[in-house]
Amino acid sequence: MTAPSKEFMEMKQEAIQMTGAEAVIRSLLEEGVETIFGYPGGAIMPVYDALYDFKEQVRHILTRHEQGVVHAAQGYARVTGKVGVCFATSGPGATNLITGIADAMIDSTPLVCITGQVASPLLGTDAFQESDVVGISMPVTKWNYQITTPEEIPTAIAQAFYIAHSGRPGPVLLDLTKDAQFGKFDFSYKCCEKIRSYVPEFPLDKENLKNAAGLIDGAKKPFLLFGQGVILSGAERELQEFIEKAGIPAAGTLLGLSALDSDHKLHTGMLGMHGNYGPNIKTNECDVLIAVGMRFDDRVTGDVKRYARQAKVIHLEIDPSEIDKIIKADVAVLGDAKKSLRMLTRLVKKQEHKEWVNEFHQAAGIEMEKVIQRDLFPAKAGLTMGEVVRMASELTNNHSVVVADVGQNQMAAARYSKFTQTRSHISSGGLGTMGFGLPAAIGAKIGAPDREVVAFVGDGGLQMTIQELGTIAQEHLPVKVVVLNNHFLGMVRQWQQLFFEHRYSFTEMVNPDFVKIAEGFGIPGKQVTTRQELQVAMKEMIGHPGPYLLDVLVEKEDNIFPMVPSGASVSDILLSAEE
Ligand SMILES: Cc1ncc(C[n+]2csc(CCOP(=O)(O)OP(=O)(O)O)c2C)c(N)n1
Repeated sequence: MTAPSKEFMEMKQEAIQMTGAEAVIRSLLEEGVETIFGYPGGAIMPVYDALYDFKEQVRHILTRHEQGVVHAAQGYARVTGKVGVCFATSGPGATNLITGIADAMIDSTPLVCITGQVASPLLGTDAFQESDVVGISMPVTKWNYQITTPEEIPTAIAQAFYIAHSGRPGPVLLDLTKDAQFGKFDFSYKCCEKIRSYVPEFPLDKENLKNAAGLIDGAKKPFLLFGQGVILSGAERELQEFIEKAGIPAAGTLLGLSALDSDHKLHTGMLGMHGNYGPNIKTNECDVLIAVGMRFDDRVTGDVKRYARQAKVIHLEIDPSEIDKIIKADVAVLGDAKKSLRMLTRLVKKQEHKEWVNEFHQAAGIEMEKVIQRDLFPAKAGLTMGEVVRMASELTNNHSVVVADVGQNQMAAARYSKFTQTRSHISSGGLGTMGFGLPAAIGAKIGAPDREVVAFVGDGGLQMTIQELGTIAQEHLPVKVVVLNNHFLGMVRQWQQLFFEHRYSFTEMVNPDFVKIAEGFGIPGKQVTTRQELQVAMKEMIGHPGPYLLDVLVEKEDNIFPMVPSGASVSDILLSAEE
C-alpha cells in the first residue's frame, strides 16, 4: 500500500466533526457563496437550522415561491457571472423549481440547486412530500445527484460548482436526504478542478482557426453574429477588437445583447423574430457568416432551409453538441470564445468593408422610417411600449440593468434599451418563461447593488410571480418595476390578430389595481396613462431611493414589428401588418 499523499494528510488534519447540514453551509462558504435564494420546508430543515448560525457570513433571500427562488438566482448569476445558489424542500418545493431550472438549462445559466429529500430508508415509499426530483430534473440539468450519506456532501458540492460554471454553464441539482443532513462525519473541503470523463473545454484547433481566418480575409461581405457565449466567456473586449480589425458588421442574439456597446459603429442591432431589419435580411446576403457563442435558435434562423445558404459559415462554440446541430458549419472552432477570438484577431488582415457596412445603415434607415419612428415618436395619443422603454434607458444614461419578462414587453425592452455595459440585459430566452422578470430583477439587484435595475413586465407575466413584491419589500431592494400594461396577453393577441383572423381567444385580461397591490406590500407606485404624465412619473420612479412600481397603460392593440412570421425566412421579415 502506498503512503497517503501530503495533500490528503493535510486535509485529514483539518477535518472537523459536523453534521451533513452544517457541511452544506461550510462547503458553500468554501466556494465563496455570499447569497443563497431559498424557501424552507420539512425535508431541508436541518440545513436551515445550520444556516441560522451563519447569518453573518451568508445572506439568505426568502422569496415567496420556489419559482421565485430559481429565477432570482438566475438573475444573480447572469448579472455577476457567479453561480446562483438555490435551496428548496422536497416534493412541491423541488417541483416548483423545475421551470426555472429548465430555463437556466436552455439559457446556459450556472446554478447549484440543493433540495431536501425524505430520509433514505423512506425513498421509494411515497413518503410525505417525496418526489423523484432527480428523475424529474434529469433532462433539464447539466448534472444531478442524490446524496444519501453526509460523507458525500463536500465532494458532491465541489463537483456541482465545477460542473455548473465550467465549459458551457448550466444548472446542477443535488438532492439531499434528511438522514444525510443529520448524520455526523469528519468534514474537509477541496474545490474541484477536474472530473474524469467530463471535458468542459477543448483545446483550440489552430488549423481550423487558420481556415476561418482565410475565409474571413477573402470575404467581401462578412457578417458576425454574437450570442451569450461572448458574455459567458468574458470575451466582450476580444469581440470588439476582432470586428474592429477585420471591419465586420455584427449583430447580437437576444441573450447576446449588451456584449457590445449598442452605439458601436459596427453594431447593427438584434437578430431574430422581432430583431432589426438589417441583420435579418443581410444574413441572407453575406458571403461569410461568423457565429460566436450562439446556437442558431429557431427564433434567430426562421426557416433553416432558407437561412444563409449563400454563405460560408464559421462557428466558434464551446459546446460540441451545438456544432452542425441546426446550421452546418464550413469551419467549426471548438473552444472558449475569448481564446478563439483573441487568436483569430491575430490571424486576420486589417480590413474595412465600408460599402457593406453602409448597406446595414441603409436598412436601418428603412426600419427607422417604417417602424422605429412610429414606436418612439407616435402620432397617436396612446403610449407605445417603445417610447416607455427608451425613456427609461435615457433617464438612466443607458447604464441600467434591464430585466424583461416575456412577450411584447420583452421585445420592446430588447429593441429600445441601449446598453453601454456588459451583463446589462437579463431575460428568459430559450424557454420564454412568463413570470421570470420580477424575481430575476431581485437577483440582479442583489448581484449589482450599485446599478439601477429596471424590470419591464407585462400585465400577464407580472401576475405569474407578483408575490415577489413581498421579497422586494422585505429586503428593501430598490428595484424599479415598469408594468407595460395593455390589458392583454399581448404577444399572443398579436399572433391572433395577424395569423388567426383577429380571433382573440382568451387573451384579454381584467387586471387588478397594480399600484394598490404594490402599496399593500409597502411599495410606492403610480399609474400613468398619458404622454404628459410619463416623463415626470418616470423621473420620480428613478429618483426614488427604494423600490417603485410604475403601471403604464399602453395602447391595447399595438404590435411589435419587424416580425419574421413563424416558419418564414429571415428575408421575409415584415415591417408592418400591411405588408
Ligand atoms: C409560463 C408561460 N405561459 C405561457 C406563455 C405563452 N406566452 C408568450 S407571450 C404571452 C403573453 C404575455 O402577456 P403579457 O405578460 O401581458 O405581456 P405582453 O405580451 O402583453 O407584453 C404568453 C401567454 C409563456 N411564454 N410562458
